[in-house]
Amino acid sequence: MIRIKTQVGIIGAGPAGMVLANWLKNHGINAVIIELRSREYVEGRVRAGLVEQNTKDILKKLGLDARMKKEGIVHDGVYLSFDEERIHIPFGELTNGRTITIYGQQEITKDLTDAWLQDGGELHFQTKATKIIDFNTKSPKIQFEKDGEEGVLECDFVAACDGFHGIGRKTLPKKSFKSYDITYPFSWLGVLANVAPSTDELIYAYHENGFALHSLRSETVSRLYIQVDKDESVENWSDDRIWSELSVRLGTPGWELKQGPIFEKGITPMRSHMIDCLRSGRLLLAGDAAHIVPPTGGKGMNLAIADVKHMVDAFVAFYKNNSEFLLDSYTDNALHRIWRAQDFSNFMTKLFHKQDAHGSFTYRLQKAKVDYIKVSRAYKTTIAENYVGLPFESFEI
Ligand code: FAS
Ligand code: PHB
Repeated sequence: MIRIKTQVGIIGAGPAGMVLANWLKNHGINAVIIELRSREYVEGRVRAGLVEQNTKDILKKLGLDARMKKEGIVHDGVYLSFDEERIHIPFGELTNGRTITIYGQQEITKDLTDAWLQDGGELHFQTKATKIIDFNTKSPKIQFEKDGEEGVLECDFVAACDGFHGIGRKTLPKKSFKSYDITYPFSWLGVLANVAPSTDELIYAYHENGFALHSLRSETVSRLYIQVDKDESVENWSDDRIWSELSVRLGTPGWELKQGPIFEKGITPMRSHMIDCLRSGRLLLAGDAAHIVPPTGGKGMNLAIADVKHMVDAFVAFYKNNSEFLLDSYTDNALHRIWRAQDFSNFMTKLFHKQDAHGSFTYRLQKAKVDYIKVSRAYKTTIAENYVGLPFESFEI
């Protein structure tokens, strides 16, 4: 039996777990991370690409933004396209200088893991947390398996940063939370292609064929998404069909989509999910363990890191001031931003995805919103401030 002891036991080496570990280290609070997968697997997962202003500020505060500053691409706006007509939403002008940066989630995870390990941090890859016990005592434990051997991680707190399929949410007492779910009747087919982006900023497009998003990863790699049927199979989408649909859906007069070799294809289901309690005793949840948002708002990873900010505040108050106040208010503090992100992600999803026949009442309501965005600085500002992320200080209700 492997025995490990620390202050905060973290399950999961994704964005939530790695930001938490590095942030606690900055405050002299010890942590150990247990990660189911190999490092290669975790860093090979192609997921988010949009980094909000708050996340940039946190990585800067932790001194972990060097490569993102060098390789990330700062965007001061976004294009909203509807029936092949584009509107530009300028971020800085409407949000007093806040912007987003395009930098792959796997790059952030790499930077955080490098920093953690180079500083001698303890991180057990290919180690499966099997059970969380005694979380309603002052000595919770994480039982785990590594290379066929059983182990136990004894700690003061368990931080379940173990994503939608982890054990954290499943460990919470069933009666301690309410669950909320929307399953959208469509998915995203995402591709990575070795071709220079055909746009300087992201394009979210409604088209009668369906939604499309033009994002990017660098000056030579484009990241693009297409709305497909909920249970669509990637085998039904040849490269030619993907490029043809992207050209049509993202199109606007005088614009052409550059094409190139696609080297990654994947389908992501679209859903909104959350629970309204992120703590039970000495067990706290952060990130996808507690919520899933449709990626249309670019919020998933950023929201995970926002939860971690509230969790770090709570642990620092406990260890430095012997106060449990922020532990007791952790759920409420995190939920304000989670509901805001759920609402914005649902708004962007319903505005840009085809949900009914072109020309239907649903379509006319979508068009009415876009026609109003075109003429309203207030509406453009609402979209801009949600997209770049509301500042923590201005949003603690
Ligand atoms: P993660 O899921 O990233 O990390 C959880 C970690 O816990 C994993 O490494 C897992 O292996 C580990 N784990 C699970 N169970 C365990 C156990 N029992 N023991 C030990 N470890 C365990 N968000 C966006 O903003 N934009 C996007 O475009 C976008 N695209 C996405 C595409 C896909 C296919 C998916 C699945 C998600 C996407 N997301 C996107 C959302 C995604 O970025 C998440 O919000 C983000 O990874 C959340 O980070 P974590 O909460 O750290 O969870
Ligand atoms: C991405 O670049 O992967 C991305 C960007 C914005 C989104 C979703 C995904 O809303």
